Amino acid sequence: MGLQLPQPTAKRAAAPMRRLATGALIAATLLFLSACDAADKDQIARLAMPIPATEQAPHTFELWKWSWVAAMVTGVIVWGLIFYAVVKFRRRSDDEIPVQTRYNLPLEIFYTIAPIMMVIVFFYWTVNVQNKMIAIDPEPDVTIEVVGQQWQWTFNHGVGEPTGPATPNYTDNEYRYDDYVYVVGDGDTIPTLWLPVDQTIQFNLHSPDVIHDFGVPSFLMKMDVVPGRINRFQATPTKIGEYVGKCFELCGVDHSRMLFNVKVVSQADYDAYLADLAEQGAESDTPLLGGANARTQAGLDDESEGGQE
Ligand SMILES: [Cu+2]
Repeated sequence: MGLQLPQPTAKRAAAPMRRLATGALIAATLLFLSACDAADKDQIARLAMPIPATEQAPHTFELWKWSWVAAMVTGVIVWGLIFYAVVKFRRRSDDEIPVQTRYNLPLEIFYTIAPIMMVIVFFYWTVNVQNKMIAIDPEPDVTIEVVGQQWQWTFNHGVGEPTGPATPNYTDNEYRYDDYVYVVGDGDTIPTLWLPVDQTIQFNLHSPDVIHDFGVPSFLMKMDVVPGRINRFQATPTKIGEYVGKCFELCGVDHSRMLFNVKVVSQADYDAYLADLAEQGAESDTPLLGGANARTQAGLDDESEGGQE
């Protein structure tokens, strides 16, 4: 070609720049790694997932892990092809343009089929894990009526022997227990959801207002709380300890206050907690399902109270 580029000079200038950039990258990586403590490194090993704390949670964890493996394998192949093309077909001194290929049918079929196959495999495993996560044992050990209301949670624990179906009939006022104790969070207080360890707990989810989403990261599970229907899922906590939960659906101006604590305790401690709630008078024949009796505006500023009643 006619244009003469002053190449040698450009090359000489680029080399120190490249060395500088490489040095900076290595320094930044070392700094990042040295700032990580053991807990961080542990979390990196789990690819940022919390430690699974229920019998069901490992299913989600495995899906997460293998999705990463599949993504990495795909990434390595794609990066490999990119670098291969960059090096093999780099500009040479003779300025020769490599052979131009188009309408290569086998190649086009391949890059149409391959992504479709990948989507099918991801879809299959996602549905598979989803079915395991929402599987329902008809006779759970404990049922808890969870209410997500603007903007906090109410947890109703059944007391005594069950007398009805595990999933209550909302419209017919048919509940599983004759006696409930409850804890209600408000704008000032974050409630604690107590759960007995190694028991299968069914969460029946109710909303009197808008769609919320009930979830505990350590359970690797969450589910929408939809007005007018009762969504449900079961979890069997396997580790005594304290966890956090929250609303995962942007549900209004004070969505960020919809936090709660979770305490997984022994059966004896759980029974003592229920007795304690009853003693405090937080007891009812039917669960508190929100609406008029779930105004959780206490502790909020006046201007954020609009919208309800
Ligand atoms: Cu919410």
